[in-house]
Amino acid sequence: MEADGEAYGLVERGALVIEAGRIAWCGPAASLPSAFTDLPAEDLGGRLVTPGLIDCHTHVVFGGNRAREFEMRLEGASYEEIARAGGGIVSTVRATRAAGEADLLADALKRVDALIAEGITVLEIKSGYGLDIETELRMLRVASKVAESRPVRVKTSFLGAHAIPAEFKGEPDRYLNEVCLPALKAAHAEGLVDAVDGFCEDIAFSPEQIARVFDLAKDFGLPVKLHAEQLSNLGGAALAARYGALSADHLEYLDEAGVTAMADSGSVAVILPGAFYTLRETQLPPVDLFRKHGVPMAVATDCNPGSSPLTSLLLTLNMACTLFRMTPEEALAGATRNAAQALGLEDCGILSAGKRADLAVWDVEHPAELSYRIGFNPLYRRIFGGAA
Ligand code: DI6
Ligand code: FE
Repeated sequence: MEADGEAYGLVERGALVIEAGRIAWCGPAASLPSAFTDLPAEDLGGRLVTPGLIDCHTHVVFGGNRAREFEMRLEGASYEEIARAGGGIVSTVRATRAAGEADLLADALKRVDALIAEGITVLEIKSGYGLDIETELRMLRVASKVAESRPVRVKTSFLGAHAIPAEFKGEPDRYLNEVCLPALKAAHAEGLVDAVDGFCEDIAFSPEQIARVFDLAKDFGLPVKLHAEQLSNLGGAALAARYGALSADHLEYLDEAGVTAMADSGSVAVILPGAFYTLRETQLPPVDLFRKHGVPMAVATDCNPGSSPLTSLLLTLNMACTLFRMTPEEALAGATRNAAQALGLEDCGILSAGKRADLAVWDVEHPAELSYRIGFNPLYRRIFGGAA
């Protein structure tokens, strides 16, 4: 809970009142207003209550898997070499195009269920494995069906500028003209897009090309975010900042000028240790510079079949601490308050009156246990919109 001075904003012996799916009051039980004292109450036995966790960067909708590439990397091939040889993202594109909507949904739900079992109440889902108009739309429809199929909120991001599909190899601008921009237009017209994302990298799109996608997002009044500075520094985060981005994500190769650009635009730094770990990256994201310049940090799984086949946000918190030296308090804020900000959500991510009653109740004695354990799930109960 939010209480000044205490680490984690922790309130000992707290009470929380839920009315009509919202938090009506929360604070020390001893201060519970008399208006609430006669409501039916439940004793949670001294367990820890946090906001429901938020996974603010995922690609959980996709066809197939890339276990073979995992083997190839162990045999010495790099992620970029595999991508340039027609594997990588475009191999998942082939499998996703071949999959029907029902199969895509069924596969995505297995991953979503793993996240929900750890107390996730909101998740972001990107398109970007269709790379043709029809399949990009199908991915976004599946993403919205996830929210109809499970008690979880979904925010979608259009990621048509994720990779250049084989049929447009060497012609990124023609791909943007003929597929990506028309797909964004069609998806927006169907109400399927909450934000617009891109992959700014030598193996994907240049800052100038990303700017064309962001210009259309701006015309539609859609917020933007960007996969930036993951493998090299092309100035992607600074570009995103110029468009007032909600977030820039990955950021291992970001320099201080990029950090200050993000600070000025109020963008969240989304830290993705699963991709760092999987790709055996050694360049650390500039966590100290984010602290120095007051850039809020979120932490997310980046769940995807290639660089981060990870469906545990708790394990991700552990990785953020162990690999990047984030504190457990920063990691937890990164999967709650700052993750909400990275999605442009103001009604969740903290425990305070008026917010949605999206809660996670944990069988732990101290909040640091959420980051400290590896492969153990202490969730006792998840409450979504006030319902257990
Ligand atoms: N960066 C990533 O880490 C994922 N997408 C991106 O732009 C990887 C996607 C994949 O390899 O399938
Ligand atoms: Fe990603």
